[in-house]
Amino acid sequence: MMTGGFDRLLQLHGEALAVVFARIDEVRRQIEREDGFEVIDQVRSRIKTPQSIENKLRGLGLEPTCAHAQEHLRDIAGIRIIALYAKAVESLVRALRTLPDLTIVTEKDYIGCPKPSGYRSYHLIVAVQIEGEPVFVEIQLRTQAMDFWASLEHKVRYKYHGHIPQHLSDELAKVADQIAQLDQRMFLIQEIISLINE
Ligand code: 0O2
Repeated sequence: MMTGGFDRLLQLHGEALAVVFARIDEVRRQIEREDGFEVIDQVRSRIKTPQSIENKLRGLGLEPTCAHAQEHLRDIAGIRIIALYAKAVESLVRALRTLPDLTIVTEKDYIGCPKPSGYRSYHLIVAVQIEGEPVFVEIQLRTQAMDFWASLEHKVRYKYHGHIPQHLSDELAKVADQIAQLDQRMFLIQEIISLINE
């Protein structure tokens, strides 16, 4: 069972989410002013449930205490940015890196270097100071097409309890490559429209 101060842990992560949300909105407006077109489809957030925190800690072989959650988990608070183009993910990450009250703790570029499954997204762990202590938020950035793929792959993985049959994982990997090409072609069309507008 989670013990002592668990409510405070969730409250701190809620406050951190609000700060990061506001910064993402500032960054979005700044990029849209500069580039002249929309870059984000939607921003979603979630805070892990106590049950999910407990499961993750147990999976790591740790007692599910607040102290362990604070020390070992970096994804209690999560934000998913669904961008319109892969190029927009790059612009957003560049802009997020410049924010003074947001410290980038880790970056994983699964767009430049996709996972063997075909999974593509850009992951950041950022820290913000809330009540004098660092609170971590995971930010996942991906395009709409990458998000569509990740949701479907997640469903398939769940259905097969993590062991996807070879023919399906081959197909998912192939589709993920096609999606990356599609994203590039869609962005080219956007660039043509921008040129015409100029
Ligand atoms: P949930 O419910 O989405 O939060 P860790 O964060 O320590 O568990 P790791 O490998 O260090 O694991 O982190 P990584 O690689 O940054 O991936 C963490 C999250 O990315 C996962 O969260 C998924 O949301 C997503 N992800 C990573 N790989 C895949 C993949 O192959 N397919 C799909 N659909 N999603 C992926 P969790 O913890 O699994 O769960």
